[in-house]
Amino acid sequence: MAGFHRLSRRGFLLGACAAAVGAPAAYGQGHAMRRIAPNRASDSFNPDVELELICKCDVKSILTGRPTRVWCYIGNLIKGPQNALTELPDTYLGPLLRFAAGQKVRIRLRNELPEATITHWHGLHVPMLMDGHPTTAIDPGETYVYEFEIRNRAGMYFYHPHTHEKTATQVYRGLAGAIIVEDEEERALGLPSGEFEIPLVIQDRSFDGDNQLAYGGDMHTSMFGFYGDRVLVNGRCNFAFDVASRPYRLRILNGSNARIYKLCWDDRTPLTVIGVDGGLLEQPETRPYVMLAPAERVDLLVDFGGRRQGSQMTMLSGEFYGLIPPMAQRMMGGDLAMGEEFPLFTAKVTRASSDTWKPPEKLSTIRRLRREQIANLDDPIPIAITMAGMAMLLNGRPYGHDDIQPRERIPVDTAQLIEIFSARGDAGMGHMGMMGGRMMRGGMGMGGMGMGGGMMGMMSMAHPIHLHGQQFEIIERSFDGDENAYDSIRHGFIDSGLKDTVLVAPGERLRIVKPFSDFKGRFMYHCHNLEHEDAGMMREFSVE
Ligand SMILES: [Cu+2]
Repeated sequence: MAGFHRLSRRGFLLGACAAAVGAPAAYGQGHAMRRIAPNRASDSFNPDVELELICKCDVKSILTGRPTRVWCYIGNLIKGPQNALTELPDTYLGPLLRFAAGQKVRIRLRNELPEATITHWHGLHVPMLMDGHPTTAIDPGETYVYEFEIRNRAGMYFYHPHTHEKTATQVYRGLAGAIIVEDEEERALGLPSGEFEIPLVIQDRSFDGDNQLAYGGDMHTSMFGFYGDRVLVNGRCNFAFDVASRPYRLRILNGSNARIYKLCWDDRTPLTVIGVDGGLLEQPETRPYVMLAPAERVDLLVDFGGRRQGSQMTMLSGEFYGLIPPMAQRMMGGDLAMGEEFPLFTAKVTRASSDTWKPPEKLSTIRRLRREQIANLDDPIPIAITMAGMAMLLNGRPYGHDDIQPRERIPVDTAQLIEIFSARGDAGMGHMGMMGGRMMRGGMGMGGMGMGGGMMGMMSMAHPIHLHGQQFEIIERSFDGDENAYDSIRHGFIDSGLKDTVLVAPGERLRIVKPFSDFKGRFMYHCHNLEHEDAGMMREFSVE
């Protein structure tokens, strides 16, 4: 593995560009994968916004002392409004991109890394060749030109690499950024904006004694995902910001590889949720806490009005159980075990404000699909999640390009009912790989791995499942498992909005309805625990 140094205890040390010089890892080395030539700019496409994103090696000051070698997106605005591209201060994160619904956007992605890469615009509804499909990865020195129209509702989206088997390490090294889409419906609400709208990207990282990124590239990392021992928000440790005593909009993205957060205020002030992955909810919802799995977003209104100057509120990740095997929970993340309480960021009230804006009772209208619009009401498409040791499978199969199964072929411009369910501790054997048949009911097979129920229960963990393309509705969530553990997370799922990523806890069974409109081609669906994704917990739909 070019660019990785084996460390004695910590696993791999990351970020060294120089170490990789001389032997850039050719894309798809050892994997027969078709490559699609880099897309070029089209003369007939007249962009409203044009920008350049360069993926390159850099150094950033993250901890005191030595700067950290990172990989990052450097942005340049070529055409369009100034707010289309905003650099966040002092961070390795890519610039905040701000688009408006209906805009035509051209992005020139240049690869100056020592290995192949490609960028995915997580949550945006774009054609396959604009989606960062792994077959479109570009080699060092190449440029890929994206051209697409913003068809999404207002919301917060996420750009990051989607390189075959290298998504986890490329994101970990720093390649990630947030996208905000605006539209007229949202603008009319007069939500807090400008300095009162704060994007917050939460990630976890580990550092070695030399302040360099450390990555546990061992078997446990592949199995459970990477868990760092420090929380970074917008690329910074101990993140804090000053606020006035008035309402704010906090737009939070979990940009971590694997870590799941349980957002709650330290003084137990309830959270006011106004939006999720695919934009605004219809009405604000009040929750004691919100679960946020990798790639999920949540849009919060926080009213600091009435709080005295000098006071502060800290967002925590609260205590929870049942989303990762207890054995792994103790083993991963060092002092920051997943499910234990730790701080994420702090808002400090430093000045008074008389602004007493209140959110409207109705935020938006979500156009929901009617039953008669669903093509397969009696025969949902299964997404069965199996994790058996190193085998990360969906519907009993690892990722394979050109391995489209009958149930993965979807007619364009249809809406499909999809059932997602995780491995069950008391599962029977067999039934896996029966993609062509009916729904796999009554528990999960183990893909012939021959592990007993006890072992399997120990191995159960939650998986954030992401489907590319349009957002979906969650229409049903049922649970059969450890109720006590489930009680520590169940009030934190916001299922009323449109989603592109959904956390599936062990023992849960979800039904979602997803449209497959406008674009034919291959669209990925996968676990957004990035180590799981890279280990093969990914498949694709062929929209035909
Ligand atoms: Cu997973």
